[in-house]
Amino acid sequence: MRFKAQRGSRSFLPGTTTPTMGYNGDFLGPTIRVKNGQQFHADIENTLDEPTTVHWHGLHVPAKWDGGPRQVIPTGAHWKPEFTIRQPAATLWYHPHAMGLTGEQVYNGLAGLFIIDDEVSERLNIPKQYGRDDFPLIIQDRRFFQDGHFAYAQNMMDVMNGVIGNHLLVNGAEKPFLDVPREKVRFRVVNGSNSSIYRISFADERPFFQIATDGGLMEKPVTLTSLLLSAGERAEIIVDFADNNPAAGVTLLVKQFNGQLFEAMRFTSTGPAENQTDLPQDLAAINWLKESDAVRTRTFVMKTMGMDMGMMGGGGLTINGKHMDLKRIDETVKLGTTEIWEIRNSSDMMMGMPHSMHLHDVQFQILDRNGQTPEPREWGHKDTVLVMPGEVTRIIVRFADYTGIYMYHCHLLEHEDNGMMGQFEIIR
Ligand SMILES: [Cu+2]
Repeated sequence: MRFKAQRGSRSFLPGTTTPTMGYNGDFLGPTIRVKNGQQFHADIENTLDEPTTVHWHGLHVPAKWDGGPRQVIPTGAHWKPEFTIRQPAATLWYHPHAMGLTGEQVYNGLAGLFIIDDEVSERLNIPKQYGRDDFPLIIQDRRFFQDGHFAYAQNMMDVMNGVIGNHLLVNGAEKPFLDVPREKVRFRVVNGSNSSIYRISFADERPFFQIATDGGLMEKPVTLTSLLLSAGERAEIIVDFADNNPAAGVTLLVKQFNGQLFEAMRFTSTGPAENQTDLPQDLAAINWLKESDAVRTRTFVMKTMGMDMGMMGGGGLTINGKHMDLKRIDETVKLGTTEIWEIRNSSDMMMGMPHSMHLHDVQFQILDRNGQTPEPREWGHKDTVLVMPGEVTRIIVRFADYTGIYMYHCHLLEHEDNGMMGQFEIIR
């Protein structure tokens, strides 16, 4: 596939034009779809006037093709990653990850979906006709200046709190509507926002089923009435529209952590009634990692220090007291081993900031939060996990197949860009 990271423009607000960035277009990028075991090639050209990278979020790939801050694509250059897909069916995504530029470039529109299929996802009797009963919902909030330009990070408060928007976009549009068949429909929900954490639900409080976490299908569907996703997290859900009222439709609600509620989009069903099928009760097998398999535990303390912020310019965002340094390897991990990573959010209650920890290359499993088993909605493969103020979240992870240097970081992009990131190296 050929990709071009390019500048463009789009009209989001009536009467204004917003300068944007996109892959092969003005905003967002094409959906990549591959099958497990397949070889993937891309040719990515950077036509921006600044460096960029393309990170495959959630993909298990050789370090040199990870697309993190170590794989810079200078202006005018091409980058040609090639790797084999070695993981189960999942909804993943891709976005830039250049040092200090991630937040701005994602905000401008650089992001796209990366879908993996496998025998299990193809065999299961679940909605899978993309664009008919299987849709992506890339949820992103934005702020605008009056002239229509994006109002990206303006001050230290924006860095500390993350840039939180007062407009809500789904797949790049504000309050879109979608006509869905009168049956079960699958949504691949991506929180593609820079720093917002969302609770997602339907205005009529209808229950729905979660079938996949970040890294793929769950063992069994989980019934929910709302879905919590921090920045970078994904979930696949099945919603039954058999009873959808053609005139009124169903409204998707998205609530930010600060309480702001958006009527994000509306689903109408103007077509005829469809045959109803039952959702399978068994989805995919998961190879659960056992605590007893872990060779060690590492601790990661994520800290937001309000006092330092104004004086040092982002100086207060650290993991284990350190700011990101490309020249420093923070953790060295042995290939083929399993470890427990204990992630502590020690931001004080005054400045109580949630963080969203993301590891490159691997899919992990959540062992517990403050000693408690996570809720069923998190029983599955994860690459990003929300850690609330004061919380201790333990994850278990196996480092397999590839050696090299990868990133771990807060996926609140303003935190990441301002130092809340580290590097782990997998060695033989
Ligand atoms: Cu953070």
